[in-house]
Amino acid sequence: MGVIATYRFPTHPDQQRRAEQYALGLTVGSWTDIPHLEREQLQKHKGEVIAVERGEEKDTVKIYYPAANFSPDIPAILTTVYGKLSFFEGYELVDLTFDDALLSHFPGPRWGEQGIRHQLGIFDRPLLMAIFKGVMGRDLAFFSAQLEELLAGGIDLIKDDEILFENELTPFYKRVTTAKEILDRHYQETGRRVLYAVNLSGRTNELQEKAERAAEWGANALLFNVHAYGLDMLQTLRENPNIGLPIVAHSALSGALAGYAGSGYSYSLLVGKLTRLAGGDFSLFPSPYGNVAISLADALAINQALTEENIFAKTFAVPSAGIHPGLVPQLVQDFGVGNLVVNAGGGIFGHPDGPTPGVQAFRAAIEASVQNIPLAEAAKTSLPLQRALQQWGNAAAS
Ligand code: 1AE
Repeated sequence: MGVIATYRFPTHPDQQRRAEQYALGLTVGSWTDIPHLEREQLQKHKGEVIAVERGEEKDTVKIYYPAANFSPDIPAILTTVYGKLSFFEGYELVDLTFDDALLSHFPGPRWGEQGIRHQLGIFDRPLLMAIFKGVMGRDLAFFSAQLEELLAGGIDLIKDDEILFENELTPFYKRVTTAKEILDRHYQETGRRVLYAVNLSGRTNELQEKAERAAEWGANALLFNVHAYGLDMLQTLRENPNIGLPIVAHSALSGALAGYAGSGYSYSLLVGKLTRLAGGDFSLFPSPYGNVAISLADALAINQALTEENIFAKTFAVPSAGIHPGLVPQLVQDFGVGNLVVNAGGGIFGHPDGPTPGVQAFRAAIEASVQNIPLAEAAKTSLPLQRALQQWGNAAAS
C-alpha cells in the first residue's frame, strides 16, 4: 500500500541518481550518513524511484512512497511527498496515484454530480449557478430581493460570494433562515428545488459546529474556501454526518499553490483530484476565458480529474469568472453537458435589464447550446439573450 508521486524536476544529466537520493532523503535517509540506523529495519520505509523520463525543459520523475511512512490523511501524504521538495525552485508535484487500499480512507463527494441532479430533478442540461453580487454593506431585505429575482428567472443554484463573511447586516444564520423561507415557498409554488450555498467562514475550530447548526436551521448547501483552511478541513466537513450538505469547494488562494508555471502543485491535483477525494461536490475554478483565467489545458485537466472513473462520485466542474451568456457554447464544447455548472455573478447581475432577464438569458443560451442551436438564432426568440449578446458579445460568432 502506498502512493506514487509524479514530479517535474529541472533537467539534470544524472537525474536517476539524484532522484534516488531524494527518494531516500524523503523517507529513510538524511543529509548525512547515520551509521547506527538499522538499514534493514528501514527497508519497508524506503522510497523508490519508479521512472525517470528525460524532457527538454523538465524531467518527469515518479517516486513510490510506502504507506508505512504516513497516516492515511492528506496532510501526512502531502508533507511526505512534497514537504521538503516544495522549497526547491522548479520542482513541481503534478500528480499522486493512490492504490485502492489507501483510496478507501477517503470519502469522495457525499452527493456528487448524480446526487445533486436528483435533488434538483435536472438531468439533461448543465446547471446554472448565480453568485450573489453587491451584498456587502447591504441588508437582508436586499439579499431577499436579489434571491427572489434570481428565482423568477429560473436559477438552479445560488452561492454567496466567497468574500462575504460574517457581518452584522447579513449574518450567517439569518442568511440561512431567510433563504430557507424563500426557497421553501418557491418549491411549494413551482415544484422546483433550488440550492443556496451559504459561505461557511470563521475560525477553523468553529466550522463544524457552525455547519451543523446551519444544517439544523435549514441550509441546503455550503460554500467553502478550501485552500484558506486546507483540504483536510473539507474532508472533515464532508465526513460529519450531522452536516450532510452538498459542498461547493471554492478554489480561492489555490493560485498561490498551483498558479505559477514551473513550481508548486498542478491545478489538476489540487483543485481536481484532491478536492474530489476530500469530498467536494462542486469544484469552482477560474475558466480559461474570463478576467481571472487559467490555461485551457489546466482547466481541462481539472475537469478530467473531477470526472474520471474511480470509486468516487463525480464532482461538478464550475469554471468561473467573467462568464456571460455568449460564452455558454464554448463552455459546453470544452466541458460537456453532464458535469458542467455554468456560474456567473456579473454576467447575471450586470444584465442591462436586471437579474431576472440575466438568468433567462443564460437559460436560453444553455438550452440552445445543448441542442446545438447558434446563439444568434436562439436570440431571435429570447429578448433577454438578445440583450445579453448586445452587451457582452457572442464568443461563438467572433
Ligand atoms: C474564479 C473565481 C470566480 C468567482 O468567485 C467570482 O465571484 C466570479 O464572479 P463573476 O462571475 O466574474 O462576476
